[in-house]
Order: sequence, then structure tokens, then C-alpha cells
Amino acid sequence: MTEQPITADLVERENAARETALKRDYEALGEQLDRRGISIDAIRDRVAAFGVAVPSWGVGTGGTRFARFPGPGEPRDIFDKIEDCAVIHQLTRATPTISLHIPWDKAEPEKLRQAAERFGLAFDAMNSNTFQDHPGQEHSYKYGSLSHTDAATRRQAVEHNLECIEIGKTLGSKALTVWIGDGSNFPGQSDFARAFERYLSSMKEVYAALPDDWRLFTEHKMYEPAFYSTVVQDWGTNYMIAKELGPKAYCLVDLGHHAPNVNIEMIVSRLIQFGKLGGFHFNDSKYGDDDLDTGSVDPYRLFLVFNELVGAELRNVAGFDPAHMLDQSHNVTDPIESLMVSATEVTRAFAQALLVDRKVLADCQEENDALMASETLKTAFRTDVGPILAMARLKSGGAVDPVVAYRASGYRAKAAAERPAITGTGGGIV
Ligand code: LRH
Ligand code: MN
Ligand code: MN
Repeated sequence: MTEQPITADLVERENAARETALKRDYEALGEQLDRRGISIDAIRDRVAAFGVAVPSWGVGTGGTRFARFPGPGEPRDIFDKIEDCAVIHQLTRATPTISLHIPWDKAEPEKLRQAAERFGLAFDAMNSNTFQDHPGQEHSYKYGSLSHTDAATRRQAVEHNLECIEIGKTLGSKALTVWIGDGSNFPGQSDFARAFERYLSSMKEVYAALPDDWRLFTEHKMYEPAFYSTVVQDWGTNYMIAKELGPKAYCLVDLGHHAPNVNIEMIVSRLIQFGKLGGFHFNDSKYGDDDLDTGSVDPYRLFLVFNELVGAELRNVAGFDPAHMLDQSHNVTDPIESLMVSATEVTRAFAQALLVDRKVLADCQEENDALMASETLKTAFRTDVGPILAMARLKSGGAVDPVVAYRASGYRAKAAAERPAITGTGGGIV
């Protein structure tokens, strides 16, 4: 029997207050979709089966390099984080997995596994961290990690990745995500080609240690912490890495890691076409790697990404199985609320993309009818799929309105009573 952090009574009570209105809204939308030849129940069931992973590092309050303003009831350790993740999944039914970051989440693997199992949760991709120095490590990553000029530092970074795989094996994870901050701040500081060669040869060692049923995700990012050049800076380099390493290597697309105005949905399409799309870190941004809540700034872009994903699925693209993960930093909100809303936004984009009339769209493309092609997408995007998402949650035992139910539960106040307050600190959160 899996445990739930919030009492079932509370959720039922909150749902009962909303059920009648929801059923009416669902019926009205069902009728509308029926006229468009779409079965609302079929969309609801697809949504109910959809999951996005919560980043363990997202449930604590984030910060910038200037300051961090912690909220009440901050998780003290990974076990508190797992409990917060359980709240998110209990109410949204959309986040059955957690993505761990090592060594931030380091604990006895078997205990981690049991803690998640207690709430019916599992683990998504493991994340390694060679972009910071950690207590007790011998060599510094100040000048790089997997691409460092010093062989001993590279070895240490490789070993860390191997350790992440080992921990992940116990946890039932099936993927390792590698993001490095390696790069340079001055023209001339680093030899681009030699740094990339060193990176590739380190990554070949990591790749060689992957179990047969694992995938390796490399995550590119244009800049930051390095501000002049970055070793794995864009999707082109990322694609070369995945090609060079082999069939278990794929590219991870973090929505915040691109140059401004880059057409991310087109990058997604290219990676799908050439069989190298591994997965996503969902978030939103206005300027750079802002790690804002998914869908909070540009929900249309999120929809356009999902439009590519649903299109690929309908084309039955061989081996197409991207991992969906959130990667956000919550500086001014309750992280649990932000993550619940963000998970909902991901499912919303998925549901909207399922509504695209693909036959009409393909015809418009053939006929070069630019305006109607765009309108076809907009028709799907403008459909308020809220009742579908709420009904999917209700049917799966979640909350019709997760944020309202969460606030009514008093979970944060209870957590604050159990978890001692953390005072504000300097920045340093990635
Ligand atoms: C880098 C990044 C990467 C890290 C996470 C904390 O900006 O997106 O995925 O692992 O942030
Ligand atoms: Mn990321
Ligand atoms: Mn990032």
C-alpha cells in the first residue's frame, strides 16, 4: 500500500466541491470536440497516462548569484525532497518520477529507493555534477572537468559519472544526463578543438560503462558559467557528440539553453528526424537560462514543441521515446505549487497538440496555404483543455484543482513546523 502525504479525505472534499461544475465543462467541451471528430475521453486517457519527472533540486527554493530567499518548511535533505515530490504527484498524478542530482542527493541508494517506493514514486535520469567542487574532492573543476587539460581532473570527473551510473542502477534509473560547465572566459584561453577532443575521450569512458538498457543524455547550453566559449554549446555540437559516442547516446534539450529567438521546435524536429532526441528539461525563459515555470512566459512555444512530439509519435518514428523532465528554479513561489502548475502546463501542451487536425495541416502545407496552416495550429492551441486535464486527474485519484487542494491541506505549515527554518544565503544556485 503506497502512502500519501496528504489525507485522501481532504482531496475528496475539495474535489466534491468542484465535481459538478467540472462535469458540465467536460461535457460542453466533449460536444465541441465531437464536432471536430475528436473523442474527449481518448484525449483524457492519453493525458492520464502522461508523466513528467520532477527535478529533486526544484523542490527547494532557488536563488540567483545575488541572493536566495528561502521559504518556510524547506526540505532539509533528499528524503524531505522525496516527500515534497510525493505531494506534487498525489495532487497532479502527472509526476510519477524524480530526477536526482549527485552529489546533492547522495544517500544510501537502497534507502533512496525505499523512500520513493513508499510513495509509489520511481526515478528518472540521474544527473552528474562536475560543474562545482564538492567537499573532499582532490582536483578542482575551476578550469573544467571532463575536458580539463589535466588528466587526473578528467579522470576524477569520469569516475564521478561512473558512480552516478552505479547509484542509478540500484534506483532503477535508466539514463544518465551529463551537463558540464566547461568553457572559457577569454579568447585564446582554451583551444576549442583540443578541449572538445578531451571531452569526447572522457565521455567515451562514461559511455562504455553504461548498462545495455541505459541511455546517455548530453545537455548543451550556450553559455554560463563560461561566458566566452562553452565546450558543449549548441545542438550541433550535441548531435556530433551523440553520433560519435554511439546508439545509446542522445541529445537533451533544455528549453532555456539556446540563443535568444532560436527556433527550438525546429531543433526538436531535426533531432527526431535523425534519431537523436533523448529528452527535455522543461522550463521557460525571457532572457537566458532563467529556469522560470514551464509555460509561464511563452506557452505557444511549448505547444509547438509538443506539436513536433505528437507528430513524430503519429508517424511512428522508430525508437522515438523522449524523456520528459522539468528543470526549474523557484525564487518567489512555493516550489511545490510551481512544480504542480508546471507539470500541468506540460500536460496542457501535450493535450493541445493531440487536438491538431493533422490531415488539414498536411493539406495546407501541400497547398502552401500559410494562413490556414497557422490557423490549424492556433485552433488546437486556443482550445481550453482545462476540463480534460482536471478530469484526467480526478479519474486517477488526483485533485481537480491541485493548488487549491494543496493550500487547503496546510502541508507547507506542517512542513515548516517539522523542518527548522533556513536563513537566507548568498547565491550559487545553478
Ligand atoms: C544547467 C542545468 C543542468 C543542471 C541543472 C541544475 O543550467 O540546466 O541541467 O544539471 O541546470
Ligand atoms: Mn537543465
Ligand atoms: Mn539550465
